[in-house]
Amino acid sequence: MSVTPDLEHIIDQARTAFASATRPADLENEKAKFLGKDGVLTAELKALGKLPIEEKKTRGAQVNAVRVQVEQLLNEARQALADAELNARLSTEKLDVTLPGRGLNRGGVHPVTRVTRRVEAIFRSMGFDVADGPEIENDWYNFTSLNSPMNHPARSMQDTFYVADKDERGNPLVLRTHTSPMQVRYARTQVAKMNAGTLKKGSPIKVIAPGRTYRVDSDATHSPMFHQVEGLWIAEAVSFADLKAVYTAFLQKFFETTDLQTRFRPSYFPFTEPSVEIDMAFGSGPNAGKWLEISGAGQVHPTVIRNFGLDPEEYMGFAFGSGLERLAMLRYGVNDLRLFFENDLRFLGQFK
Ligand code: 2NM
Repeated sequence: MSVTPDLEHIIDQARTAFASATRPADLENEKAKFLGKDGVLTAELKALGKLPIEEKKTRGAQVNAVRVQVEQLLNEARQALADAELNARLSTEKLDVTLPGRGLNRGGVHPVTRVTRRVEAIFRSMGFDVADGPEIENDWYNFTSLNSPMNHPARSMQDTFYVADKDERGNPLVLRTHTSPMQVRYARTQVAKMNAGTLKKGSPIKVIAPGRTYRVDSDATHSPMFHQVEGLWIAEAVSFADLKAVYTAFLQKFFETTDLQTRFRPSYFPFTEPSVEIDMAFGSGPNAGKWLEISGAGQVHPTVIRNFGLDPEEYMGFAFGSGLERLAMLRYGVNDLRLFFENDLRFLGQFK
């Protein structure tokens, strides 16, 4: 449609204005001057109202045609700016499609977890249940029930992490210093079942409790958090000979050799009497002939049996406590305990 020179002039102005805009924001500002509320084309449309009816028709059609053209110029200018921006990015950002991908690294199970699973499988095969429980304990389960007297050094702030809160009954709370409190919980639960008639009276209590434990201690062979597995077998006649047989069989399965010896050295724990340290020696390999401390153990003290809710005249048995990091160090030949907690992938990657 041919339009009058004044309208043609608006198109020329718009073309120049849009072409001079170098950024999208500038372009939108220029757009407002033509198509906005106070823009020239809006003014032209408003002015139509004052014209006689015939003139209004022809002028109206022309103004409208100009509006369509200006909008088209605007869209072309928008596209040109977008193209220019993309070209600028393409020329500065380099993308090397021949680079190898980053890949996905396969994760692995932590060596302490692997060893824990191994220990669990071995004891399950010998008829032991596996129990897990709270890491924040009250001092009755952690100390008192296990025959640790009020003045025992293990109860001091130097050796034990105390929690600021107390339990519902006002008892002090600690980060458990061993997993034995879980043995007490498990034994009492079994005894409650026997008393309620849901478990046969006289059933053996046979359980291991692996898990995290906490002590105020830190050097090459001690970490403030470490893992223990404690075992417990209580019945009418479980003797020290059973402890020797079970623990030796465990070591043979764990280290996959019968070429090893065990030694039970007198020791002391408040919760066992008599108490021993268990040493082991391999018949061959890098440690051959060297006695290695591997566990503490003993016949469970009558006071502890009573705290299970059982009569020590009727029930007896053994318990032991072994460090899982210690077992992992011997199995994998690791010489510094701290490696297990540093999360260095060069170390952890060797156990996949
Ligand atoms: C050890 C050494 C000796 C032990 C005792 C008990 C319980 F609950 F029966 F009293 N659980 N674990 C025990 C005995 C732990 O750790 C070095």
